[in-house]
Formats: sequence, structure tokens, C-alpha cells
Amino acid sequence: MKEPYDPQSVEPKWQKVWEDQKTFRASEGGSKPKYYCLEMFPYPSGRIHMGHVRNYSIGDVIARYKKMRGFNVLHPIGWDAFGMPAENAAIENKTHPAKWTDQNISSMQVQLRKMGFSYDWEREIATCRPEYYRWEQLVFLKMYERGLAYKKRSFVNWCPKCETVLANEQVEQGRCWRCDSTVEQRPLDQWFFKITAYAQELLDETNHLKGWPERVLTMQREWIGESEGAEVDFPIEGKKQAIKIFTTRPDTLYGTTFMSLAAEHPLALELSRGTPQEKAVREFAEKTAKMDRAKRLTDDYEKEGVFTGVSAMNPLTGKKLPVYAANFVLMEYGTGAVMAVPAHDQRDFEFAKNYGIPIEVVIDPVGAVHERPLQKAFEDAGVLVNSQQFTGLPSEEAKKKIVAYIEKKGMGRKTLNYKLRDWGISRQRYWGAPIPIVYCDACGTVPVPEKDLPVKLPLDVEFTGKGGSPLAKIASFVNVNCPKCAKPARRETDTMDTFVESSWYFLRYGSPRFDKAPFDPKAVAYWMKDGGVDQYIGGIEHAVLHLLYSRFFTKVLVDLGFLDAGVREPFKNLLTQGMVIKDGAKMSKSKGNVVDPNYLIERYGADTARLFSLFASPPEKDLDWNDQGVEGAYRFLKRVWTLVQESIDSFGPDGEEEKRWRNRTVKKVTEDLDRFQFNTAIAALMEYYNALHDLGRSPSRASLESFAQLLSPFAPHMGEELWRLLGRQDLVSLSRWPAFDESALKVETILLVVQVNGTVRARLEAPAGLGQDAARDLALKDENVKRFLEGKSVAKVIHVPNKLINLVVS
Ligand code: ANZ
Ligand code: ZN
Repeated sequence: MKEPYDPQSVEPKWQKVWEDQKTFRASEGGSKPKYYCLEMFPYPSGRIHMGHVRNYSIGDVIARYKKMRGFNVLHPIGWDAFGMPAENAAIENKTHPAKWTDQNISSMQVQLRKMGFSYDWEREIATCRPEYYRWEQLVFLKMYERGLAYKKRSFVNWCPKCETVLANEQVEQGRCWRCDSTVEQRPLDQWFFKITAYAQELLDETNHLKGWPERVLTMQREWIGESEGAEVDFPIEGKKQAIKIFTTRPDTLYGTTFMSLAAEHPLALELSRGTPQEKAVREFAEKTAKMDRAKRLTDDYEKEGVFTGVSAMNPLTGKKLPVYAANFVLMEYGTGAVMAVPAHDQRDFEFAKNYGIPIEVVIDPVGAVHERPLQKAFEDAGVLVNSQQFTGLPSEEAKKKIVAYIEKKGMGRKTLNYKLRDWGISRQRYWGAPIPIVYCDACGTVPVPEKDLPVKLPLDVEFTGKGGSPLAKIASFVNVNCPKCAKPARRETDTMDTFVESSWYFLRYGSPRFDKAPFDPKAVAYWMKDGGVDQYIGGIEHAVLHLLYSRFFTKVLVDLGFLDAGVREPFKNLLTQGMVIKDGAKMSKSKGNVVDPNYLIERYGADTARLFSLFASPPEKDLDWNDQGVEGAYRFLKRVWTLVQESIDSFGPDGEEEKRWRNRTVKKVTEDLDRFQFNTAIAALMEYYNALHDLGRSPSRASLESFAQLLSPFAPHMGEELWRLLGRQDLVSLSRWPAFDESALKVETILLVVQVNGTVRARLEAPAGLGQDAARDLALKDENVKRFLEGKSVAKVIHVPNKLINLVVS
């Protein structure tokens, strides 16, 4: 009785069995080694897309494989549930963000279950629930206590359409990453996390993350952006103060011809006060504040500035240097002040040209001199000239000597600087975790007492899409009594950046229902031991922010005492999967080239969708969508199905060749899975199928059982069904991964046909891979061959390896 392959009946059946038997429930402890397999959790947009299918299929193969290899696997899922789309939907469709999010979660749960992913659903979390964010609020309070969370006025990227502050990373070429509006600059009081306090550790640790792609580590290092240099104090003429500058080129110190301050630098206004320049400096500061920050980071704009009315002095020569406020100096970097060396810095060069400031060469190329006047700045290292006792030294040596000299004279010091800025976490949005702070006229900034947590998001809210934070308009939320003096006070109405939730969700999974702390330190220590999450899988778009913030947060949680000190890095191994591409472009709604996974599941089944997305390319590479590939995956599964159906009434004997194929395939698939080479593992299964099919008889039960096991991480429903068809009553998902016999591989034999002068004289069983001489020696030992060679000598040998040897005699 043959059943046709019908994924629509097979798949739900096994999903229910897994669910009922709690096959993938994880618990701490036991003798098996733990394995924490994690995919980046989804934003509940309402539907899964092919990117999810791919990401989660990769993770699921790893989780299932490790389980069969005898690991105690944790494979959780949850929802990154705060964020702007819910609020935007609320504005557009008048649904409450909470309701919209819950509905989306429900429908995506159904979709993920239909994919047959081996999640421990009992650990599911959603970051928008107070049971989750209350702990984030607690961590915030602890960070505030330690000065790791603080408030400061700063210029922020403001998107006029989204009416929110954007992180620098959310600004792409001066535009909002979500809605593409031009981003403006606004001064605003903002909450920050002091990630810069961890800059050095975050940087150093990149050298120890051996399981991360080099590309991601490089991006993180560049983002942190360490530069080695010096701070030097330049005395101001007629004052006691000095201007503190940061330079990476102390070797050019003798070429300084002016000074530049950031327009916002407090000294700019202070120095000009009372001089005729005061008004100009103030106006310049206002104008610069409006300038596009992204643009300021490029070099592609006119270098402008104003004279402040005062001069400083080169601390080594006493030479007088006019002080300017300039638009290319950033307040947030270094000290916000620069010693300007126009001969060797292009920005200074352009500025000097604009304002008629002298340009003095102090670095010549090795073995040459510059043509004068310089056409542009010479920024390379070289040999010092016009630099007093340092003249003649190469740049690198001069840097060290000049810094040492300055240190000795007490004029400055060696320093490190980072491009990394503190993490601005304030969002003027409703759908986020409220920041647990109260403002009181008498007491100032007052943290909400721990016992009053969570500060819950009020649900009675109106969305107009206009005029800033909806929270600020809810009187019942805003008006509270001061926790200290009990007088009327106001709540903070900013919510936290949603990157905060995703910076620690992987820890919450360790004890998702724990209600005494963010997580149970024992449970989390168990899952995180030996380097953290064993395998993390997600998109390269998170290479910098999410991964850097998670690393930072993990360190903070250790330092605050929430997390076992054995863990300072969250992710031991990282796999960044490529994008899903169709018709040459990233599959995305905006490109209109989306293939809906639902369609695949309904038409071909989840196993086909999984198999295709794993077979089409290696995980790190982009996956080029093609319909034939899907058809091919489907056909393969159907053939396997038929082969097993046809074999179950009359298994064949377990022949030598069959054993060899089995061992070879188990070895290949095992090794490929260990290296996450899913596509070649599947190709090996396809070859194996062909070999079994071409036997000309039914394969043995052992071969088909191995097949079901090897296939099951990729196509788990099919794996279970075949396993049951083959008579097994347990679950293939819980079976022990097949072992291979290395020796069975080595003694592989072939049939060697021996001819004498083109006529077959013997058929010999011979080890595979014999060379010509060895094959000839073997042939010469055969009695029949010997007879035909008697009295003659071999003039020529024709050898077709593993097939035939022809001895030509005269
Ligand atoms: C003098 C000098 C001479 C410089 C020279 C460069 C070349 P990185 O490598 O990115 O760290 N600088 C310092 N603070 C600045 C600020 N707040 N805004 C804009 N520019 C600033 O760059 C360090 C160099 O950028 C510093 O070294 C300083 O200019 C400038 F031939 O000092 B340099
Ligand atoms: Zn008060």
C-alpha cells in the first residue's frame, strides 16, 4: 500500500507530536554538555518572510543536529516587540500598539510552528510585557546609581516625520533610515548609557572572539575607532587658561600656524566675550548647530570659521597662533579643539587658504623635498624639518620623542581616543519601555524606587502622529507624587531605545519566568558557561549595533552583579547569514519581489521550504531565489518518500557497497554539519539517494534508517515519518546521530578487470585507488593471467584506475 507524499498531512501531525511530548523542552543540568543555539529574535511585523525562513532554518538544523549528537540543547524564540511600526500602525489604522503587536505575535507563532522549528516554546518571551521590561527598568536604575546612565543636553538627530530622535546609525546619508526624511539637528535633554567606559574592553575582546567572522570584528573595531595620540595644552595669550587639543600627529607640532575650536566649544564664546568678534562667534555657533551632522563627518563642504579675537601660543616655541572657531571641528571628539597644521592636514590646508593663514612645512617625504608652494596638504609620515632638536627624525620616532618631551615639561600627555560615543537611549515614543525617573521641582531627578517597578505603559492613549511623545499627553501617567518628598512631580516620558531590550533577551531565555531578578543567576550561568551562547545566527546588518550593545550590556550586567563573572562576552560563535535575493535585488516589500513563505508551506510543505533555503547556497552567502530550486527540493523529497515506501515490505540485504555508501555519507554529512556546510551535506544526501536507488533492489533497513536520521535536521517532518514507516516507535529527533566507521571507508574495494592484449582474462576484487604499478603487480599474481603471459614479456600497460588494466605483450 503506497501513500503519496502529502506534506499537508504529515507536517501538522509531527508538529503536534513534538508539542504534546515536549520534545524540545530544555532544562538545566544533567550529564550532557549544554549547547545554546540562538537566532536573532524577530520583530513581530505580522508575517514571517524568507529572511526569517532562512535564518531560522539554519539555526534549527544546528539545534537539531546538536541534540542528536548528545547535547543538552537550548533553542528559544521570542519577540522583539517594542518599536515604531506598532505605533505607526496605531496612527494609520487606529489599532492599539499592544493589540496590533499581540495579533502579530499570534499569527507569526502559527507560521513558525508550521515551519517545524524545534523551539522550546515554554521559554517564549515578548519584550513589550511588563514582566520583561520591569527588569530592564531595574537595570537602568542600577546603571543610574553608578553613573552608567546619565542625562545630558545634546544635539540629536531629529526626524520630523517620525517625530523622534534617531541614533547616528539610523541616519543614512542625512536621511531617516525608516522614512527617508531629511534629518534635522535639535538640542534636547537625553538619556545616555556610558558605553564609552567600556570602549577599551570592547575593543580588546575583539581579539579573543575566535568564533566570529573577521569581517564583523573589523566593523566593530572601526566603529569603536581607537586612535593613539596626545593631548597638548596651548597657553592662551594674556590668560591663565590653556586650550587643550587632541592630536594624532604630535610630529607636526612645529608646523602649527593656528588653532581651531568647535563652534560649540564653551571657550569660543568665552574668549571672544568683550572683543569685537563676540557677535560673529555667537552667530557662527548658531549657524553651525543647524548644519547636517552626517555632512560634517564627510570632508565635502566648505571649511569655514570665525576668528575669536584672541591668540594662543605654541608651547614649544612660544609662537603666536590665532584661535578660530571652525565648522569642521566636532565638539564630541577628542577635546573639541585642534592644533591646526595646514601643511599636513587637508582640512586645515583648505581653511588656511580661505583665511590667508601661513602654511609651514615640517614634514618632508623621505629622501625628497616638497615643491613650494604646496598644492595640497602632505598627510603622510616622513622626515621632520624646521622642528628644532627633532629635525631629521622620522615621523614615528619623532611622535614618541615629542610626546615624551611634552610630558616631561608638563605640557601634555599621551592619550587614547575613541570614535565611539555614548549610547543615546531616549526615544520620544510611546511603544517602548518607560524610563523609571521622576522630576520634582524640589528634589530634582529622582529614580523610581525599586518597589514601584514596573513603571507600566498606560494603555489609554491616543495617537495623532503629531507633536512628540504621546506619553507626555497622558496626565494620569505624567503626574505623580515625588517618591522623595511626596509633592506633585512629573514622570519622565521618554522610552528606551528598543536596542536595549535586544541587548539582554538572550539572558532572559535562561529563566524566562523568573520573578526575582532579570534572570536566575544559576540557570543563566549554566546556559552561558564556556563562552556564552554557543552559536548565534543572524543578519550582517546587526554586525555593529546590536552585537556591540549586547556585548556592552553583558559586561554591565556582570559589573552590576546580576550575572556570573565567568561570562563577559555573550556570544561565543557567530554566523552571519547572507541576504535573500530575487531578480538581483534584496527580497523586500519596498522592492516588490517578496515570496511569501506561506505560499511555499501550503504548496510544497515546510520541509521543502527549509531544504531549499539550506541547499541553494552556503549560509554566509546571499541566497538567490529561484523557483526551479524549490521544485527540485520538492522532487527530491518525493523520491525519497517513494523509495522508502517501496522498500518497507522487502528490505534488501546490507551489502558491502551499500555499507560503504552509508559510511561515506554519514561521514560527509557529519563533517559538513560541523562546518555548517548545509548545501554540500544535502548534496551528499542526494548522491546517497541515487546510490540506493541504483542498487537495483530495495536498500537495507539500516541504510534507510540512516537516511531518515541524516535528513531529519533539514526536513524534520519527513524524517519522523520515514522513521515511523521503517518501524521505529521512538522519535528520530531524539535518536542518536549515526556514527560512521572510518575503517569501512578505507578498505573500499573495486572490481578490476584484467585484460591481456585486449581480452578479459580475470576479474579481481582490488582496493580502490591503486596506482598503475600496484594494479599490475596484483594482475600478475592471478593464475589465469599468468598462463597467458607465460614466456612473453609485457611491452605496455594501459591502466584505467579503479576499472581496468590491459597488459599488452609481444
Ligand atoms: C594636528 C594634526 C596635524 C592632525 C596633521 C592631523 C594631521 P583621528 O585619526 O580621526 O583620531 N582632530 C582632533 N580632534 C578633532 C575634532 N574634535 N574634530 C575634528 N578634528 C579633530 O583624527 C585625529 C586628528 O583629527 C587630530 O590630529 C586632529 O588633527 C584632528 F598633520 O592634530 B591632528
Ligand atoms: Zn521631590
